[in-house]
Amino acid sequence: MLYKLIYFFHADISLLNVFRYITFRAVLATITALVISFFFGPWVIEKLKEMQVEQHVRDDGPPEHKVKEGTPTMGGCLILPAIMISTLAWGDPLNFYLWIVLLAMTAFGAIGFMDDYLKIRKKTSKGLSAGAKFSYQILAALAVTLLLYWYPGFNTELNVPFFKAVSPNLGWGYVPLAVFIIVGASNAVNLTDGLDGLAIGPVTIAFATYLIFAYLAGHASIASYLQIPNMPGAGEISVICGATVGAGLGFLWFNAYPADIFMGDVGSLSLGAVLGTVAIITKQEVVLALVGGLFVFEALSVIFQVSYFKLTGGQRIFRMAPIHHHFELKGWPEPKVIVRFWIIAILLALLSLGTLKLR
Ligand code: 57M
Repeated sequence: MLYKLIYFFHADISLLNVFRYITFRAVLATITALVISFFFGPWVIEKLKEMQVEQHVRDDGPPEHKVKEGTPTMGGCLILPAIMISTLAWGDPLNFYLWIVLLAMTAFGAIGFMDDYLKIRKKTSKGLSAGAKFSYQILAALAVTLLLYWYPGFNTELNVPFFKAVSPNLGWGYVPLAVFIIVGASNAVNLTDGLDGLAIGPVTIAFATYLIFAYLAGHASIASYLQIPNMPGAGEISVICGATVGAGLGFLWFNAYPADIFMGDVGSLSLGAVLGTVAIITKQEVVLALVGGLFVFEALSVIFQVSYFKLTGGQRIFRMAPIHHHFELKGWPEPKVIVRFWIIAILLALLSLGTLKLR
């Protein structure tokens, strides 16, 4: 909104023309979200403590985690408003994709909020039942996907990296795939959020990568040169990606080891769903498996562990899943696990940007 108001006067003050540029507004959104999360962080932490919105740590986890009992959680209540305010301030309010991403963030944020609230109220690590949580996620992802499917400017082609000639049009088949991407990304980030800064670091890296993808997809001539799908209007998604990077960095200031606050499901489920939605809009769906490779790896470690555990009547592949707990139980100090996973996330992001040229 602010952007439209300021730009209204650009005829009189030519300097305001700069607000026309998506890159400039993406940087403004990043700074605004960073300032909001950084300065409101201490107040939110104090409020959560006052309301006793505190983490109940499971007994069967790594023993070092028991010291985290009582850490304020639901820090997503700081992250999501920072993203929302910055996006509404610097984004184009007439952009359909922006509202779709905000819808995904709000819907999955509400599911996570319900889950966190039930855990806090029951003082357990069990919130919504797995079935209820999954059903709500499917419904929310279906709503987002159908709105995109019915939007005239959206196409159902699947962009396959490295093979420029391969972009099959899935038609209706795109709907279940998109639902899988959104729900899968949401739960993968949720599972990853098990060490201080372990989720928010790679999430911030992923959104910085998709900020670039969104800008390129929305730029007709660059998209043509790079032979990636051109999505008119998708460039505006750079603004919300910037806002997420800023909010993520601001939150990381407090979530860094030893954490003063956890993001809660309200943060992890929504950030994962936003990442999946952004990947779909920018037609970089398949490459999400690379950008978000760390989240995929964490989720697969759980799938393999639980399947093997059930198949063998109690044997394990890893010392504990998700995989970050395996390294903790191997004796790696928590900060070492976190920073090494961040390094992997950065390498995967750089590799995914490489797919733009390797076609
Ligand atoms: C999401 N939540 C953390 C915090 C955060 C099927 C099974 C793999 C499910 C999985 C599970 O319950 N996942 C839920 C992970 C929890 O973090 C809270 O949850 C929010 C994210 N959703 O924001 O509010 C704990 O993680 C730690 N934490 C930090 N720093 C952070 O910044 O230290 C979180 C954020 C917090 C805190 O200790 O309490 C979680 O781990 O529950 N279950 C597991 O991950 C459990 N694994 C397991 O059961 N493995 C078995 C199965 C697969 C057969 C096995 O391998 O044998 C582990 N998690 C815990 N205890 N806490 C082990 C048991």
